[in-house]
Amino acid sequence: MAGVSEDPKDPMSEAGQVPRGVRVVRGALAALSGLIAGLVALCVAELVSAAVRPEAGPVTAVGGAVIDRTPAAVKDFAVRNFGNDDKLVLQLGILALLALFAMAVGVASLRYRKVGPAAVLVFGAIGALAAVERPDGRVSDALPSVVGALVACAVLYLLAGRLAYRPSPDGDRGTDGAAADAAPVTPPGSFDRRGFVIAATAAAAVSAGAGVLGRRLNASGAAEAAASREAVALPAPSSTARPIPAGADLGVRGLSSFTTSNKDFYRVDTALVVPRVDANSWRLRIHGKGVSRPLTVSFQDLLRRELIERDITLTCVSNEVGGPYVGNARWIGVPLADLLAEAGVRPPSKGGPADQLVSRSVDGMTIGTPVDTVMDGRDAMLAVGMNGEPLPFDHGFPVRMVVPGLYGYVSACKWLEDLELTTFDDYDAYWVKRSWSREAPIKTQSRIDTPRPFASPKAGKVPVAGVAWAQHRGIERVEVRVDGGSWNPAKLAAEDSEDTWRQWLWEWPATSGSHTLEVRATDRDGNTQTDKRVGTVPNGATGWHSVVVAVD
Ligand SMILES: Nc1nc2c(c(=O)[nH]1)N[C@H]1C(S)=C(S)[C@@H](COP(=O)(O)O)O[C@H]1N2
Ligand SMILES: [Mo]
Repeated sequence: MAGVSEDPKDPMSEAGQVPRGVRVVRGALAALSGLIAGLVALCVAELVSAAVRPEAGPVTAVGGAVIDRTPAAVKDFAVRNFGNDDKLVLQLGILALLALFAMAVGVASLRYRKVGPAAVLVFGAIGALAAVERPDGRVSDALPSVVGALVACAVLYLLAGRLAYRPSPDGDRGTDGAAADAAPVTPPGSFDRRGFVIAATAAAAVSAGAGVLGRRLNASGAAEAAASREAVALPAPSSTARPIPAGADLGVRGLSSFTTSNKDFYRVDTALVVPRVDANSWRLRIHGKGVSRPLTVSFQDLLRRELIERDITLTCVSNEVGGPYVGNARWIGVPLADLLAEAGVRPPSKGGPADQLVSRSVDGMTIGTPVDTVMDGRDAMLAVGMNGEPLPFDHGFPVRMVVPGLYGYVSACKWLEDLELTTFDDYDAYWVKRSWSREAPIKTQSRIDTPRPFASPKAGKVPVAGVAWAQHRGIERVEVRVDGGSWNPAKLAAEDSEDTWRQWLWEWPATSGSHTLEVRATDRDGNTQTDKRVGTVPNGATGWHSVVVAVD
């Protein structure tokens, strides 16, 4: 691949004369130059992103752009297979691809000294475009990629020059300017080894420095946000949550606990960099159609209002039958309906002009919720607390929405900063643009937590247990059957509220052999889960969860 050309006028075309060994070494070093240029680009971009914002870094931007363009089915595949690691996999994938391209570009620039740097600029342009095109993109977001690419371009050009072959015997039958400068130290019949080592080492060192400094600066913004979170003292709610009834947690081994801890709570979002918002400078704007008194409130304003505390189970629309994206927490927040009423909002059922409440996050997510739903008396809230502490950054600090009964993508906006009243006709939110339904109440579902698939319990009494949810309707009944036989009523745990999931237990007189367990729930509206399996797109999966076990 390295520099084989028959054109005698091409200064690089010494193929015939370049000894094979030198050619191999130059090729390897050219690939290394590409890698170094790539490193330079990313590190310089990291430094510049500290001046712009961390999300504008090229890998994050390209990753975000990939997420924005991922079809619903592929996104679901990624969430299913990589779970909460999907973003790590995506970024490692981007880095691996980038490394391969960087090496190829390095090798190409050995022969075509301008092609490599030009390719670097193309990559920079991709990063810049990706950053600007994000839903929350600004023109300044292009800077990290552009500056990173320009510097990398110069570095690659310089390194490629050091690798230019200087034929013997006349050392200055030069390749071009840069290499000619180095002529005196270039031994005949080789290339500027010393110059290359010096330039490569300097580039690697300087870029590492820039990268570390960029990281530090980016982290210091995060540190201020962390300090603002540490300083939050959640006031006592004026309306406390009902105490969890003693029998709400059946305490069966292998069964999800009634309350999901913050650290175990599922996380689903498009953010490659978790937004770190400083609560002190945070503001929420409420505006739009029919808002007669637009409001801007600070975090302290919210804390001074009457707060409610409620147990509410969140569910992701991407949760497969039997899947893990459901969790129950104790939230503290400001009743959303009161705040909207203060802003002059009337729900459409009372003649208001706006039927959609669009919540926007600092990272550009948009989520559309029916105004009638948030104002129908349910405990829709702007949550500031989760399980007794300020919201964790992962879960939306300082403020997120929580609306009992609706899937997260139509209700649970994290890192909230703007509430706009509009209509469903006028505006499609982020996921609606990507083939998910406008409205999405949570479907009645049940899950077997124990035994696990392919477990091999001993014959005899085997506890079969799990959770069932039908938020804002409540769970009426859960039934289990074995091998398609008749349905057995499970024992239901005490109900906390209709907005929370409910544990259930059935003692199975298990006989040895392979068996299939199935579960179905019935909600308080009298609807029993259908056995018809549909996928998560466009508004949530249906079907019965089943588990196959081999009883000893
Ligand atoms: N800003 C922002 N908010 C968001 C999302 C997102 O991608 N960005 N994802 C939503 C989805 S799809 C779900 S299911 C819930 C998940 O909330 P959790 O991560 O706290 O469990 O957040 C919602 N809020
Ligand atoms: Mo979701």
